[in-house]
Amino acid sequence: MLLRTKQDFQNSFKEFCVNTANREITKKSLQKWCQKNKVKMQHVDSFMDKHDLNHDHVIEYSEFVQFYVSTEIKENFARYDANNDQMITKQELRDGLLKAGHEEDMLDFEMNRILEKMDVNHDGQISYAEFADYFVKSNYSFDK
Ligand SMILES: [Ca+2]
Ligand SMILES: [Ca+2]
Ligand SMILES: [Ca+2]
Repeated sequence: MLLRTKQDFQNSFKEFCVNTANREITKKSLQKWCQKNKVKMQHVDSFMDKHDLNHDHVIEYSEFVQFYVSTEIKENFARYDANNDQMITKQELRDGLLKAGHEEDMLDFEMNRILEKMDVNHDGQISYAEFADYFVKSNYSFDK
C-alpha cells in the first residue's frame, strides 16, 4: 500500500474507523468495514495484530501511522541510539547532534529542547516509543 502524505493517512484511518468520533480502530469497526466492502473476515485479526503495537485491542491513529512509517522512524532512531539498546541517553543524543553538525556551544540548549518535547516520562532518556510517538505527532498528526 502506498500511503505517504498526511492527508492519505487521515483519510484511510477515517475509513477504517467507522465511528470516527473516538479516533480508534477496533475489531468491531474493522468487521463493519469488511462487511461493507465485502472483504473476508479473516483479515481482521491479522490487521489488528500488525497495527496494534501496544496490544490494547484498539488501533490508535499514532499506531496506524507508525505501522506505515516504522522503517523511517527506526532509521532516524538508530542514528542516535549508538549502542542499539532502544534507548537514547543524553550522551547519545549529544553525540548524535554533534555528528549532525550542531554547534558545540548550542548543544545543551538543543538537548534540553529535544528532551522537553520527547521525554514524556522524564527519565532523562528517550525510549523508542517516545521517539516514535513524537515523530508521528510532529509529521503526521491528525487535523481537527
Ligand atoms: Ca493499541
Ligand atoms: Ca542507547
Ligand atoms: Ca523517557
